[in-house]
Amino acid sequence: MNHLHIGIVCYPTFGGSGVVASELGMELARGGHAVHIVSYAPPVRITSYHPNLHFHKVEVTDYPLFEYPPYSLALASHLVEVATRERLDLVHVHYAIPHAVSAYLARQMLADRRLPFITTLHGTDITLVGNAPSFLPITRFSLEQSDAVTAVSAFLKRETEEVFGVGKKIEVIPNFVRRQGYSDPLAGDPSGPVREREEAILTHISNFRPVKRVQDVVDTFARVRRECRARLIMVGDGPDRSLAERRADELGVTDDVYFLGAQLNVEEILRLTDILLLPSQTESFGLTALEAMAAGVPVICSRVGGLPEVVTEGETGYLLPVGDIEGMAARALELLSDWELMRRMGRAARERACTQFSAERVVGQYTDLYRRVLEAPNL
Ligand code: GMT
Repeated sequence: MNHLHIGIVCYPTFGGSGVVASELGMELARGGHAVHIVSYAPPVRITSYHPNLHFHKVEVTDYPLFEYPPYSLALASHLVEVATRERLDLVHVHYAIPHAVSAYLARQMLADRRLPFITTLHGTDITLVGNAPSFLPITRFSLEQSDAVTAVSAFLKRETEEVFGVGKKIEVIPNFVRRQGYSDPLAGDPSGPVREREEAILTHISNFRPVKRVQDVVDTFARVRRECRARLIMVGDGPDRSLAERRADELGVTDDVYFLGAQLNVEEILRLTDILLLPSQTESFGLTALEAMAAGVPVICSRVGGLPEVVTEGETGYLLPVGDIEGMAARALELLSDWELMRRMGRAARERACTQFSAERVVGQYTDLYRRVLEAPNL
């Protein structure tokens, strides 16, 4: 494939969509493509320098009249500028709102040349925000106008088709992990003890929004803690952090719960982790589940959304009904009392993450799509 000039639009924060967009940008740059990331700040997950990877900051002019400075318009203008200067072949936006609308505007403004855009849906842009009455019509419009639409799971594709009745074919391209990013905790002596030790470590990683049910994490941990020595590592930050802190206080487990805030080096924490807890209300994919699996960590999560497409019941973790704290604690204790089972699951988890969701495989799916979009007749 000839090397392309690709614009990537994303949120620069710790959220999964920004992480996926950044990892994709880094992979494409390593593959020889010229990648131009456009956002209001450099994405936190761009951790390695590459000469093919560029960042373009969207400046939003503030003015007392603007109670809400119009970021989507500034983004559209900036996309036109970058596309022209850098000769972009296409733009790939992550998270529909407002990125797909800005890309649509940019495409319209560049009427004398073709600038196709691809929209990747990540979840809440459809399940929570996108179907709110104020956003639904414009989200539907921007999906219809996209040259291609992808969803990170079959669940999200179904949801989108149901809620938006989008006629356009939505392709499922899952999220991915870079095997190299995660050392194999099971390497070395495969028959020897792995993390077997006095104290178990349970970890939760999220943006601490209500949808993540962080209180359930603490409740589950407290039940485990009653039966064995264990600690809980809470990675991330967000509106429900204080709820989780209070719950840990109420349950008398504060001394064993560590709130680390947002962390860049999640791999290092996962290296110490025995089990990842992800009891979300909904999750279109569950990127942290995949990252844990890549690190050889079994996942205990809710049976919702796209999680069953990532975690295989009984093989790479356990899926339980939302809010089933007793069930999650029982599964955790089962794992912690049987290190052979833990080891088997950890190995299967890593194997699944690094084959089904490998960067090579998934980035290849994106570049195939780019090629098809560029070869499609300009209607
Ligand atoms: O979780 C969010 O609030 C938004 C979004 C994000 O940017 O982190 O998360 C979604 O995209 C991730 C990456 O594709 C998925 O792994 C998450 O499951 C999805 N979150 C939800 O569906 C709640």
